[in-house]
Amino acid sequence: MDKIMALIDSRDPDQDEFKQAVREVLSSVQPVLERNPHYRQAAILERMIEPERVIIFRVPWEDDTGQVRVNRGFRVEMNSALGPYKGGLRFHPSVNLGIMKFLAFEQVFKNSLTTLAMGGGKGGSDFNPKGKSDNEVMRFCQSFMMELQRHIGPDTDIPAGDIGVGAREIGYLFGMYKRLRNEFTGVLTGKSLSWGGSLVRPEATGYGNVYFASEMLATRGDSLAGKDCLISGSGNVAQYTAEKIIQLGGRVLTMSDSSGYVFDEEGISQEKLESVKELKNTRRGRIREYAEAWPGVVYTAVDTFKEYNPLWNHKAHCAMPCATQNEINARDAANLIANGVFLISEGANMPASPEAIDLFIDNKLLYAPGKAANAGGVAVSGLEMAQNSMRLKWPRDEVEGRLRHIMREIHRTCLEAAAAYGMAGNYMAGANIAAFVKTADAMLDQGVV
Ligand code: NDP
Ligand code: 2IT
Repeated sequence: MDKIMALIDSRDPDQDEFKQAVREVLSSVQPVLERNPHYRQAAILERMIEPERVIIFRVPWEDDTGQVRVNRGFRVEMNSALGPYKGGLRFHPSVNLGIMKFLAFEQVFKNSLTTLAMGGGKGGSDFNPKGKSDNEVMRFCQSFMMELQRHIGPDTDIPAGDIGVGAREIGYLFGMYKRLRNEFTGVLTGKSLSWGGSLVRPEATGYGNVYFASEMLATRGDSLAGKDCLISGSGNVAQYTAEKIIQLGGRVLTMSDSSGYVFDEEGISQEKLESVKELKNTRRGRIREYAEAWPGVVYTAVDTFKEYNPLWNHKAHCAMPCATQNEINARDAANLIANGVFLISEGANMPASPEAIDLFIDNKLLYAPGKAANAGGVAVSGLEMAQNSMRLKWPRDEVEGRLRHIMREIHRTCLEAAAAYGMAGNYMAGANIAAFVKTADAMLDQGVV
């Protein structure tokens, strides 16, 4: 482990998030490496931490005043042992190569857990869609795709959405790909329903997250009914995490954005959630407006990078972080535990710091890492690819049934792998071990490539 971390430090010393993601996996797979020395001989770890290909490109575009602007575009094609590269695109000002590599690395393991044939990749740009007009977003997406189209394809690399990339962006990206390549294929997922999208893809990450949480509760003979839940974020993953919790009889107390959070003691009902969807997806407003619209709701402004986040300091049973990486630090984790939270299910990628995770595991919480709990999104992306290849569309029940089944399988796989290595109940270790072994064995089968 020290050797691998030193290798990364010598080559990419400033990629903190990537190092964090790698360190977490390495800490879990140590016993696997001890039992399987042939992985070392084949330099499996050294190969896993080195992307198969990294593409970095200039994205020039013109804003509404006629001013030309320049952003940086990325696609990290991390590992194709299990299938074509698959993973989302993130448009956010914080995007850099280290963030892209952490997300691509996580994606390899997550995709391996889905039971479907997908390798891992991730891409995006430091472009900030906030405050941009639809036309500016369109011109940016078209310029981005002008370059990206050379590197992707329905059997090569299939991007999708992530932070800042939703149905609108996927539409503009798909339109430009189609025009440039003169082909109508499943090169992107998260497409709209009438032109190749799958039912349940918008809901999939959030619903899957809650299915995973329900599976964890079921191991203790419990369910989400009557549980108080803290959710961060108010985007795609947060909205459908909230929706499924409400359907299952739980109570959602909080939602947030990068400016602050709302606390609704009464609980966010389906009607109120519809207003959040309208606010965030159509009007692209701020969550503060939710507190102005509904009586009895308290809004608190939050500086994300302060010492702790008050959102995680309320009495509750469950917490579902659905915003971004490292949004729960050690102090937040201690607050959660002190407030009676005993289940954490990660809708976001790597939302908890290593110290926070240690606290969850040491205190025997039901803790589901993102690569297991939020795998439902990419899993239904895989089902969208399957439907596109068949030129067929499955009904809602078919897709939702498959999603449920996949989440149950991931849960079972995590528990079995953890138990096999003497770490019963440790979902993080189980997810990392099961995903690592499957990917590593495929790499061995395919030789030194
Ligand atoms: P959205 O863009 O739809 O929503 C993101 C939400 O998180 C917004 O409320 C946003 O607030 C908030 N947020 C983003 N960055 C920050 C930040 N730096 N600090 C505080 N809040 C922030 O993205 P998604 O819902 O799609 O993604 C949320 C998380 O889920 C990400 O970690 C993503 O990688 C992960 N994920 C997404 C999947 C998907 O299918 N979409 C699948 C699996 C994981 P604001 O509006 O103010 O920016
Ligand atoms: O992090 C993720 O799994 C996603 N953003 C979804 C990726 C996908 O290809 O659907």
